[in-house]
Amino acid sequence: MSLLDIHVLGDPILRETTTPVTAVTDELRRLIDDMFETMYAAKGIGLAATQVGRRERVAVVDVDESPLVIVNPEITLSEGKVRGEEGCLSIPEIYGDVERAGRVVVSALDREGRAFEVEGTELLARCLQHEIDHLHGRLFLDYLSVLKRRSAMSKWERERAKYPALRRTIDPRDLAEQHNEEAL
Ligand code: K1U
Ligand code: ZN
Repeated sequence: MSLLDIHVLGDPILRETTTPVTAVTDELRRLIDDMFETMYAAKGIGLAATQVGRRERVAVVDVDESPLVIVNPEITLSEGKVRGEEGCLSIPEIYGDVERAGRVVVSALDREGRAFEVEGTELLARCLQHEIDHLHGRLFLDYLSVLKRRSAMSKWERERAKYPALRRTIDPRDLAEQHNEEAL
């Protein structure tokens, strides 16, 4: 498995919509494994293909130690409205309050290409919506008020200087540290 670089805000791929997957191949499964490894090392709870520079419609999610692969996900039911704080591995150090559905049902394919449904509430519902947005070129910033968005963008202009190539390289020691903590 390999750690992938995470593309950060300013890279046009984050605004692209992805292409539906027509077959779940071994190559796609390798990408999925690398995405999980990258997500864990970056201490995230989700990661979408565009964030690692890929255009396949696939994302990974792990809220509460339940890893989920969603290939070609679609929200089939959404209800309620809840505000909550979000971050994004592609916009480090920037946070904002976003209103999202409180409960969603998502239909998708798993890593074997089998159709399944997942129901999410609370953080899982938020994370599923955040990742599915990524697969359509949308970012949580798009939901902020003009003022909050302006303030987030001015903070980002300073943060962005850390990523001249618009890529974030994850330190593999972060993954090793997590394994050591789990072993204790
Ligand atoms: O897609 C991403 O950028 C990953 C993102 C997902 C996400 C976070 C918070 C709300 C909705 C979706 C992250 O994982 S950022 C890391 C983070 O903010 C977080 C990590 C652990 C628990 C809660 C939030
Ligand atoms: Zn994100």
